[in-house]
Amino acid sequence: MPRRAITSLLLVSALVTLSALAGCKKDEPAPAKPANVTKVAATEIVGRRVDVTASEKGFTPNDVRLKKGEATTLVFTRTSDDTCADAVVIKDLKIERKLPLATEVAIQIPAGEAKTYEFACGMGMFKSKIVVE
Ligand SMILES: [Cu+2]
Repeated sequence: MPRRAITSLLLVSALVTLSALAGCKKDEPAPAKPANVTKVAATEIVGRRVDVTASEKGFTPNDVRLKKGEATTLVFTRTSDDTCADAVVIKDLKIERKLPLATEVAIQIPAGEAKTYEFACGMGMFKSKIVVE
């Protein structure tokens, strides 16, 4: 291979690496869901559906805003094995649910009164909240 061809190959791979690195720095709203997620039955979704991802970063979003009076169902999906968020606990609602990997778990949230419900993993980490306002 001529030297010039090798040089331009090196340049191209350097550019590709650089753009890949730049791509990593973008703030992504939520980690991508795995392709083969076990979906929740449509009958379990009451009112508006809000998706929450449980990953190594914790819960995304971790500040869920709901409208007072609007029935809402949170649908949790754990996307990573590398997280202790394998359960969700909403103490005020006495709800504790396991989050199997890549399996949607629906939790209906009472929206009758303006209130903040804190939720976290089974050990009380990744503190997050649902605000009905
Ligand atoms: Cu934890």
